[in-house]
Amino acid sequence: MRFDVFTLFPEMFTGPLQESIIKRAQERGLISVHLHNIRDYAAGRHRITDDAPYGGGGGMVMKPEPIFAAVEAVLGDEKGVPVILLSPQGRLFTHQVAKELSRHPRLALICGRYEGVDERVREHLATDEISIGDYVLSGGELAAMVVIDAVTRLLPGVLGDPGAAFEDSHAWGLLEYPHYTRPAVFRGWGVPEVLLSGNHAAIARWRREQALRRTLERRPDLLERAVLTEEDRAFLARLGWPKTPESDKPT
Ligand code: 9D3
Repeated sequence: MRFDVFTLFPEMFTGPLQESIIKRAQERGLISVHLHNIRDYAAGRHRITDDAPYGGGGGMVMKPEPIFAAVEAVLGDEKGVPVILLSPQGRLFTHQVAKELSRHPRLALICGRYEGVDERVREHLATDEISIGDYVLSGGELAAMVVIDAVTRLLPGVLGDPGAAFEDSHAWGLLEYPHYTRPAVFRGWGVPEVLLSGNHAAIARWRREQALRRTLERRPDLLERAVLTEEDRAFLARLGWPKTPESDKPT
């Protein structure tokens, strides 16, 4: 997978991409990340990349010419490359979207700054628009790094691979069960007895119930779409799920 990133702040990417899984994926030739400074494609002695909004109001808007020039110079006549604008107005980035993007051999990512980019970039250059969630970032750079990280993890060979099948059936079904490691007692806080019992069936049941309990408490929205067995449903029923309008009323 080749990522081409268009940004006014390429140096923001150097730290995060030089560690851990992303670093190793680059070293092994599984991905490459090419950073392009939009300012290098801006005209004039001052290489201006932003301007005041037509119609007035505060803030600045990224000019279209340097962004078009950068993307067109880098992509050349290669067809079918998704050109993704990172913006607060994009579709929400999820595991499903990451999987969809991971099927392409190449992605272009445009990082906005200021109040946003000229609408003609969205209309005539970008083929997709992505947001990573409902909070305000200072620009698209951190969002682009999130996309690169999540997509890279899904590529064959990156995690050493028993991942692939597991990823598909389990990712974002339920929240995870609690994990413990040595010591068995830390500051007086013990590890649940069942995990020390050696009873693998009991351990599997406990973990499943913990995952169900935790998902119900923190992310009940995930339960609606999760693949649940009859045993799961029986356990959840004891916790009062699914919630009926009737069971919501005070008694
Ligand atoms: C005042 C209205 N704001 C829109 C919600 C303006 C605004 C805020 C933040 C305009 C641009 C930005 C910069 N953010 C991004 O470029 C961005 C982003 C984000 O802020 N949240 C989640 N995902 C993303 S992807 C790009």
